[in-house]
Amino acid sequence: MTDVKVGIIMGSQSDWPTMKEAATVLDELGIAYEAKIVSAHRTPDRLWDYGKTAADRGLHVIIAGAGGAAHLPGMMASKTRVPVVGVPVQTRALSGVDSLYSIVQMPKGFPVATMAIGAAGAANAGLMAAGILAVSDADLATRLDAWRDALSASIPDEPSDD
Ligand code: RP5
Repeated sequence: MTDVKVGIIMGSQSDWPTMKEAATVLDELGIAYEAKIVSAHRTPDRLWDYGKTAADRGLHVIIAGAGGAAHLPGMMASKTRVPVVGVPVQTRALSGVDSLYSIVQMPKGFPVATMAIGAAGAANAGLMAAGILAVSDADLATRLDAWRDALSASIPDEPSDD
């Protein structure tokens, strides 16, 4: 068992620019994570092993991003009870609607908490993971509250032309 409680997994290297948004949020909140390429189609054995060992390795949340035929989050949810937060990566052909539909329509029994398409979804996945961990980590809860307050404080009262 390690101190790493969050796993960020993605179907391809090409997903990393999007999934990095989740990593950035976790960095800002001081949450340790691992990041791995685990493809449902190209490396199914890796997916199987990751899901099989996730709970025993001490992971509390898995953030899974994929694009197109985005089966990674759902398959991971089938293989482990560790909560899976799904990120639909934006695609060139169908703008990520394909990814969203592939991730969100899970059958009863195997949920994936599905975020918005693209970078905002990935950042929110990091925040969702933080919120889950903060339930049992008072220091993290304080940091998360401060992060949220800072974001609110950065929003101007009025629009500007600049
Ligand atoms: C999916 O196929 C990946 O998650 C990625 O979003 C998409 C395209 O992968 P590459 O062809 O760029 O490796 O499995």
